[in-house]
Amino acid sequence: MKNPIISGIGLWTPKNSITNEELATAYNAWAEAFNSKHSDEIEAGSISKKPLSTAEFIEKASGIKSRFAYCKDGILDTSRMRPRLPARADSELSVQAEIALAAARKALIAANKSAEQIDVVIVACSYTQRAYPAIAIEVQHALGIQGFGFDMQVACSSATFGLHRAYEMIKAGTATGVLIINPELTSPQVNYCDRDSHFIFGDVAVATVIEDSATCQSEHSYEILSTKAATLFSNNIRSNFGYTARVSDTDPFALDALFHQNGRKVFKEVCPMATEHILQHIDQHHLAVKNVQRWWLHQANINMNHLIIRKLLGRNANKNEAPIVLDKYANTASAGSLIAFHQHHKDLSSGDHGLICSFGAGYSIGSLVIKKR
Ligand code: CO8
Repeated sequence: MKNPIISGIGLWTPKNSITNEELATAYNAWAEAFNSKHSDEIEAGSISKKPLSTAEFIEKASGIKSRFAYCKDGILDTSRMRPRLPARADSELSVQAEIALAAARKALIAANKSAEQIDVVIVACSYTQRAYPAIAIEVQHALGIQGFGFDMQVACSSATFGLHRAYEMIKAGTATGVLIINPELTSPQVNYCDRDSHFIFGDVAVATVIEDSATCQSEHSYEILSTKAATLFSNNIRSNFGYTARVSDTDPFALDALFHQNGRKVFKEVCPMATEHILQHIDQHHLAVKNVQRWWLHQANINMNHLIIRKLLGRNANKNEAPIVLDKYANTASAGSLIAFHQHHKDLSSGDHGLICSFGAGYSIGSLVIKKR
């Protein structure tokens, strides 16, 4: 019987970071210019005055202090308010393949594997920059991997759902080594002119190697005991821009074309769903909460994580039990729980249990119960 394990994880972090102060200053300058340009319409009540943002609100409401951006240029430019990513020729590596490759190479080193030992590449993230050829196939080609690759999207649960596919392939013996990559290039979809959401997201790429325990040569590896997925349709987190925009004459800058959400409802509805999901999942392994040494939770909002942990443990977690990375990385869509895993797993002892869990748009929840080898 095959025994799927996580044998390596790699993290690529952009060079550019943007603080809350920088972001709020740029947004406020843009909002004040807008208000002054439209003062007559605002006075007449035909358009609303743009409210101002504060760095203090952002940190208090979300726990986010800064975020990384593939390209800072443009985001803080009040005449642009979006990153500047020039188009590349078909002969050049795409941006998403570039950041995916950077993370993939690190994951292969961590797993002590060469590209020849991988036969499946999955690129799983919230957005891919084109429909085809798949970013995964571009990465497969760049690494010289024999086999196949495909892209998949499940918003914030793309990474965990991608890991589920890898687990199943290794378990079934249809793959020997799977590279799952999450190049979360979120900044092109952020509406930096929306006070309620301009601060939420950051760019990053994570890659993970899954293989059978029999082939594992890595120092830190984790048996995947099982995976659990759930989805429930909700309109509370949406992004409507897609390929039909060309024929529906949709404005790519319209509010509903970009990421938008009803944050309060998401908070209220997703926390109990995620808690229940996690409890059911660990119970499948007859594990009580006290038997799980680490909780690598989705990183959207620090208050959500604190609430879920209090519901699970009946108390606050210490920093080691449920690591937080969103202060520095912000919400990196599906990559968050894996960044937390990347930064906080080497200190665990053989036999320790942990849980990786994502929750977000869809709604979608994905979890893995793992055990240090
Ligand atoms: N500065 C100052 N004040 C502000 C700001 C700001 N930037 N924004 C809002 N306020 C004000 C509001 O106007 C409001 O004022 P008042 O009380 O006078 O009406 C007050 O502050 C409180 O506002 P909210 O009720 O909106 O604030 P919350 O405390 O609810 O916090 C959050 C807002 C942080 C958004 C919070 O609701 C939250 O995090 N909810 C959970 C959301 C979540 O997890 N969403 C997941 C989305 S991500 C996902 O699923 C992946 C999608 C795919 C990736 C997309 C990539 C682009």
